[in-house]
Amino acid sequence: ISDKTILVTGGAGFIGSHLVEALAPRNDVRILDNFTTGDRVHLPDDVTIIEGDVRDPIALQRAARGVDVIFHHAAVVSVTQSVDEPRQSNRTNLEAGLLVLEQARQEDARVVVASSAAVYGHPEELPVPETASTKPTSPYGVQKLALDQYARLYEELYDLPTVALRYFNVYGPRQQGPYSGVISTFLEQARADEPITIQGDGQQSRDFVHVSDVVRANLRAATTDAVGEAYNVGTGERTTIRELAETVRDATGSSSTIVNRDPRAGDIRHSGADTSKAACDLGFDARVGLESGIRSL
Ligand code: UD2
Repeated sequence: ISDKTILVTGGAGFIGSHLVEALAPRNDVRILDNFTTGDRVHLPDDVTIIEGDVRDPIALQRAARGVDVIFHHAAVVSVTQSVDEPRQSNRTNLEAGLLVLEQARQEDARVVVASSAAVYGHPEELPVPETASTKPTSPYGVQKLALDQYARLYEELYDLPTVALRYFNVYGPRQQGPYSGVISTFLEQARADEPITIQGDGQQSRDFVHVSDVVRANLRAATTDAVGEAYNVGTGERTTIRELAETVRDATGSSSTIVNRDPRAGDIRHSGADTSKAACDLGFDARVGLESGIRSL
């Protein structure tokens, strides 16, 4: 994608900032971010920064004026926070998402929304295809599912080119903070030679996808003709948390022990993407394997 005017909401965040980095050299890029979790240091110099809240229609309108594409990555990413305060996360994850779609309609802009594997809840089959039943286990999952469905509906009703990307467990540089995911937690523990703490027996599994692959999926979504669709973004490989702990320990040369703690309440047992639809329609295939991804961290 080149020579476009692009808005990335949440552009200073973990996934958003990697996407901005990829887009900035060949496009006119703006970001809208309230900097609650995002950080300016990751943003290239030639990007226009609009500090504001995606829930604020005025800020959003200003940010979206004249854009060709909107990548919507602003969100409350903590599942726990959505359980504690469902209405508050709904305002950001769903209501603001709807504002983004409305704004895109005004501008006749393409929209790529960040959806989630959380839409599936406990998957009924593995690897899980996009056609599987959706039964989220958290307000976060319900909000992402509704956003994902609104994106489809906007294509159907208003002919707006939209794509929803259902991210599995994304990891990579700049993932930090209290809701940052198991890989960054294990890496921190390993680097400090502290025990690596597995919650539960460690036989639960996830599909870990590197952020650079997630960026590539976004770039494909920005130009595809196969709009009005949702796509799984994962590797198609599942890794158990026990294997992950050992991989992290080996990659860091740490002397950490690996310990088992109580399982997390409501934890999903297994999660893995069927990536055939993304491969077929977007030409997307994850390139970064887990071990090399972790080594590069
Ligand atoms: C991921 C997403 C979440 C949502 C969800 C949908 C991340 C960071 N979160 O949650 O946004 O989309 O999928 O299902 O990608 N674990 C340990 N020790 C630790 C931390 C975690 O054993 O110190 C375990 C945890 O119990 C779980 C697994 O590692 O079984 C993955 O945990 P996570 O928080 O990284 O991600 P997940 O899959 O709960």
